Amino acid sequence: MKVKMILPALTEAESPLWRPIKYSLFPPLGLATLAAFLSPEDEIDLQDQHVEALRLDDTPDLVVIQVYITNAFRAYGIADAYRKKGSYVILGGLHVTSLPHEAMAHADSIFIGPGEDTFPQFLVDFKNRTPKPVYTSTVRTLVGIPPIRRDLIKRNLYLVPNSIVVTRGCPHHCSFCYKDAFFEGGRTFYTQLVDDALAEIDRLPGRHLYFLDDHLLGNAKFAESLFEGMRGMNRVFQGASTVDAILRGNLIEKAAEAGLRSLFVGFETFSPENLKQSNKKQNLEKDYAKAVNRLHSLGIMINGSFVFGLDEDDSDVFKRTVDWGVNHGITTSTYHILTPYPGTELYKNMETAGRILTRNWDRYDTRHVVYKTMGLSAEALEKGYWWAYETFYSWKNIFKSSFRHDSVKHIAKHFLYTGGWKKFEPLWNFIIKTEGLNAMLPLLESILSKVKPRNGGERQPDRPELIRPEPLTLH
Ligand code: B12
Ligand code: SF4
Repeated sequence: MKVKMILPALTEAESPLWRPIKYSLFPPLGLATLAAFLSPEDEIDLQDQHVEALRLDDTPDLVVIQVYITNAFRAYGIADAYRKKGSYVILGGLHVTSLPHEAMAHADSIFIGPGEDTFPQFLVDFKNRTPKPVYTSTVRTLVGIPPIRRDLIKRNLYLVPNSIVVTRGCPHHCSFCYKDAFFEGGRTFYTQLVDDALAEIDRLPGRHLYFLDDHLLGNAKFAESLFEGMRGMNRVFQGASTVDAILRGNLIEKAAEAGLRSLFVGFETFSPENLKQSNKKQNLEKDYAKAVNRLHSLGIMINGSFVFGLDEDDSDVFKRTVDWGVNHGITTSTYHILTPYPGTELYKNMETAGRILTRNWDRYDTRHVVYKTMGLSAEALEKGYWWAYETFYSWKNIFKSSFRHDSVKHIAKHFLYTGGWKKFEPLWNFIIKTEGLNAMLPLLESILSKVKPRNGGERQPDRPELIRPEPLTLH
């Protein structure tokens, strides 16, 4: 059977918001995971519109499309075109799960939730010519799933071909997060067997890994065994965690010993009231600065995530947030405008209150205001968002923030990582055009090499914090 698998681009290449390097980071792991359930005889063509022009002139037997909120309209267009030609089209992913009725109009079958249980069921039905219109995931396990079809990934087109997910979901329940809606009807947090995760790591060439798990430290027992198993594997890796997990026990030290060199952390709001409204209980009363210092003392760089537009935010929130990041030596910052994704608690609350302003999903990219704001006008919110990016990534602040570290190596790493990510766009574009992105991996690996901090720790911020910030994670 001929199978076409497509990840439509999250942003159009013509859009001014298109940044080739951002969209050339990770391969389509979800589709490669599903491909593993197909038979070795199937002819599979896996295409990722982020890194290649889609070829749509074929007529495969089966078309599998992954739908996120901001690629939904593109996904529907592609689906409609293939259905017209007679291919059987199936749609799944986060947005289909949030809005099945919308997706149904563009598919022969749709999939609700993760696909590891439903996709193999569908394949049997499809073979027997009895496919159902809707498949809903109920069995949540990663035990016994076949190895991801990484052979289908065009490694040279990505900066981080070794992305990996060893868990699904997260133990927390933040009201703005996709997680509870996506995993409804079954377990919302589960892990691979440690041995399977280690075997998957072993199959990956090179040294660098990027764990895309929502919360790599979410199951302490699993994470501890994973890090134990990874010691001596000579890997460097990046991942994501919440502040409370960084502060608890000594898991973070174990992660550092196993090769953790940079961590995505949600520091998203400084307001306890915002945290409570977002059901981010796990991070209330936690000391951000302490978490930052702990990571820095282990030589771990930080990608801080911050949300603007929560109901308690005022016009000072942008400056406060940027200053805090710079003064605490945060390596990179990701700012988001609060976005109520359909299916989330936040969306339901806003819809009930009549606060949803548009259902143009293209605008649900965390860069546009799509709801009626409270403390700030929509204009001030968008303006402040862009100001924050510009200011945090000014050369002046990159220097200032880099020099927050004691060790010369950490200063250099911080400077190169931040500058490289935000200041060399034309160079990245050139490298991408010449398909040399994968050749940059050794450079990334060396930037992520181990730091031995002098004086056993990091410099504290010069001035005490006026407000102790609390995290709110959109990762
Ligand atoms: C990698 C990633 C990206 C990549 C996307 C490209 C890529 N190669 O995947 C990049 C870096 C480009 C990206 C960008 C953004 N991202 Co992102 N990203 C992720 C991340 C970390 C991992 C995705 C992944 O690989 N998951 C692992 C695989 C195994 O799961 P999966 O892809 O969901 O696939 C499974 C199922 O969905 C299902 N499935 C999927 N498709 C189909 C199809 C069929 C037919 C079937 C049967 C099943 C099926 O089966 C798979 C196996 O179970 C997720 C977080 C997460 N843990 O998922 C966030 C996430 C998807 N991103 C998110 C966001 C918010 C963004 C941004 C908007 C943020 C920003 N402002 O920068 C931007 C998009 C910008 C834009 N203009 O839209 C949100 C999405 C929220 C939502 N409701 O849509 C997530 C969930 C993070 C979060 N917790 O909030 N992202
Ligand atoms: S925002 Fe982060 S911590 Fe909260 S539920 Fe989602 S993944 Fe978990």
